[in-house]
Amino acid sequence: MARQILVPLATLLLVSPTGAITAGGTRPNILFIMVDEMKWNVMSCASHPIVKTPNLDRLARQGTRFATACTVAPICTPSRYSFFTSRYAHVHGATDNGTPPREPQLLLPAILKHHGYQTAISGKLHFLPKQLDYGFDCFWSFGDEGPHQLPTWLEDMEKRHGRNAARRLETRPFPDDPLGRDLGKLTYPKEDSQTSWITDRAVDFLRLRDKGRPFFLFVSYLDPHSPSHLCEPYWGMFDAEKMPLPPTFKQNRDGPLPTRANRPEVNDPAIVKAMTAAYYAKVTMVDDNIGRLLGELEAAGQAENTLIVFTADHGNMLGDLNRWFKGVMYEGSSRIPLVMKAPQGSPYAATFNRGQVVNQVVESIDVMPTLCEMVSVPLPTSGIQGQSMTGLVAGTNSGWKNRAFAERGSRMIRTAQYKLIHNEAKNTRRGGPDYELYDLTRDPEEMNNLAKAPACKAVFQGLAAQLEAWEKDCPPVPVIEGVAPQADAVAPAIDEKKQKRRDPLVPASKTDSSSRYQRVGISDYQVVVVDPPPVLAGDGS
Ligand SMILES: [Ca+2]
Repeated sequence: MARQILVPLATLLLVSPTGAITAGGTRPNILFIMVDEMKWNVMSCASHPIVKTPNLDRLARQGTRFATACTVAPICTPSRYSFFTSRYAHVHGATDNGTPPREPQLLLPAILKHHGYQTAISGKLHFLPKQLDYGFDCFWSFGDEGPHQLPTWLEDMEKRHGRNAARRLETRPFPDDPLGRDLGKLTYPKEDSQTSWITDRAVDFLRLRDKGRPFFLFVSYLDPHSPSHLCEPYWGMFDAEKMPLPPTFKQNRDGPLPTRANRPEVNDPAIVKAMTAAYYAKVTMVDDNIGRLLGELEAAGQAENTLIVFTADHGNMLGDLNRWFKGVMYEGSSRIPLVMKAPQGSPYAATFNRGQVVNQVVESIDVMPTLCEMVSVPLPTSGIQGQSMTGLVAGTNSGWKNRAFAERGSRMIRTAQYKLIHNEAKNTRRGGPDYELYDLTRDPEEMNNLAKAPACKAVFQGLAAQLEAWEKDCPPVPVIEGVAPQADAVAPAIDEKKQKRRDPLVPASKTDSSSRYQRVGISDYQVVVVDPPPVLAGDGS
């Protein structure tokens, strides 16, 4: 299969930074890898019994793995804004998919760009409105995000395989089931998959970037997110029959069968097993691609000078408590994988790069202050709600907060031992409890609600008070001289029903009048077809 390589285009790849280059010239690079909807423990370094993730394992051995990391918002858009603002969702205001922040936010890529970084994204961002660059010099979208200056995966697919090829399936075992219809075998080779494409564009960037500046490369895979569409050899890689069901999954669960309206609920063991097998294969595919990416980083001579982050925006329940997907406060949804590796030559290498597992509770909003401290990019003291984890990793921060908050309608506080969930009204109207309290040391499966247990009254009251104080704390957007939030970053709220109906893989009209950017035609790019393809270090194919 021929591989396409973009020849550098000075006008796109060598965009002048808005800030001082001199200050950033000696800073290390940052490779931030995000996956979507990956449960915290579906990797062999977290002792998963089935899935093998040799590349993530190696990264964890070379860096630090945070074993109890929580997203502050277990749903795409809110979580991603929180990662890039270090602020909780009710503070930045993007509280659900389809809801933009209530005012423009200072975002990590814009801050790094101000400090001299060349910034690039390959993959998914999920900010609103979609057409802004959000501080990225180079924006490779698989669908319809960003300023549309570079070709997308969908366009590449159309050129190679014809219209609507991206989701064309040759096998679809459960076409009529609300969950199982997501499952199927794709008709094209893995080299053309969206995940491979995202890796390929990141590799392009590593090869073609401005070598005079440090880079911030955000590689953001949609996988292992649904739909569970797989290419060979991932299709059939795991035997569905052999997939274990979660201990909290009840086949004869009381209540109505899953419907389209409550699709996250599952009770068919055959479908849960088949979906689990596909999910594990997707994680394997992501790990293969991360291996290829890290191999390329090494081949580029930048492995030693790059800070690496691996994480997910949220998890997936994978059948726990008869649920699939995310959006809830339970562990499968709100707990995330998190691995960080310091640049080898930096002062942080001695503490970060020793294969340590940190068990204290950390939050997704802690990543940004940690990362900025490690590359000497100053952040304001007000408005940033996360905390740098460098002292925690070094063992010098005995007063670590060791707790996480999260929200998506319902809200939670999680400590090392307990989790208190305050359910939103629509949940309690369906007969659910106002509050759920779990002792995670005795009940890690979250089966025994202690909210009304007399013995837990003091614990309940203490956590409820912390939750209430947290909800009220709403600091203003931080100010950094010389960095302005993108002025158009607030859009009218999108009709959520309309948003949900729209297929995220079908690009919006290219003549979309809401775009303030003039789209550059694909013919404006020099695309060179290299045959045979270059051999990449770490490419297992
Ligand atoms: Ca997501």
